[in-house]
Amino acid sequence: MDDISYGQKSIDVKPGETVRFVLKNEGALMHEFNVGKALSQLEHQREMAALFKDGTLTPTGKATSIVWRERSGLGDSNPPGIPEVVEAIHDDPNAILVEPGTTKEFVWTFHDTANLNFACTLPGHYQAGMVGEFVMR
Ligand SMILES: [Cu+2]
Repeated sequence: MDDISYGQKSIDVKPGETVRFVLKNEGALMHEFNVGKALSQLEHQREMAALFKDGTLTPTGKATSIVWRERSGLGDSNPPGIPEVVEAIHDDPNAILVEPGTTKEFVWTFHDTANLNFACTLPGHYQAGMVGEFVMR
């Protein structure tokens, strides 16, 4: 992955094959590897746009926020708790987000590759050509 493309436009897979993808993001922006049909990826683009709008995701990663964890067993404590940095949650079984400069693994079993794509649904990335196809061989 780079800004804004995948290293491959097409990936050959065999029926029933389970593939372990090693996704290396060499860009400065966050990217996604989303396995799905074109229609569901278009829907996912809308969800992604909403997550960017509400600040859950940023162009370079997941937003973090600080929550105050209550201290247990200490009764009325002062200060009231322990600060903890919490990462925004964005989980989909068919997709993985890869932050800039990181490498992540993603495992998928191919039962049906008809019209199956891999795509990045971050705002503008799909439109910039960050999409490829799986070809059954
Ligand atoms: Cu992308």
